[in-house]
Amino acid sequence: MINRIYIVCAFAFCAVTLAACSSSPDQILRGASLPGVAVASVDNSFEPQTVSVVVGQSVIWTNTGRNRHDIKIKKAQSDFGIDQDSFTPLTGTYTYAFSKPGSFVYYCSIHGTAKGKGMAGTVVVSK
Ligand SMILES: [Cu+2]
Repeated sequence: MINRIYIVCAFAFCAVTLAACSSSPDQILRGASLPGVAVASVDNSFEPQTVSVVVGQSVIWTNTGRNRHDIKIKKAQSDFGIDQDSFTPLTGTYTYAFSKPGSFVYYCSIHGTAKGKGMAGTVVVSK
């Protein structure tokens, strides 16, 4: 009986060890356990304009203004994934977890431009 328990425990230990070894460093999102960083969409800018997170960490945008806003990303960075059309005034929130490092410019298509002018912001994501 004790031998059987020992074998089961040894098997479980090997399975856990193999699972841990099969994850590449890129798959480990160390920021996933960190709290999200808040950005307010006021009328008509993002505050703060630049925020910094680590890979896996989220940015949480809240529309605190009275105008409708959206969150778009430059086409060259389209794999970034943000494309938020509906961003309800006063209450709307949008959360996005960043999965790779880089510097990402986003903008509101109503009050800003894809070149980062007007209502625009930057998220700096470090490893
Ligand atoms: Cu806007």
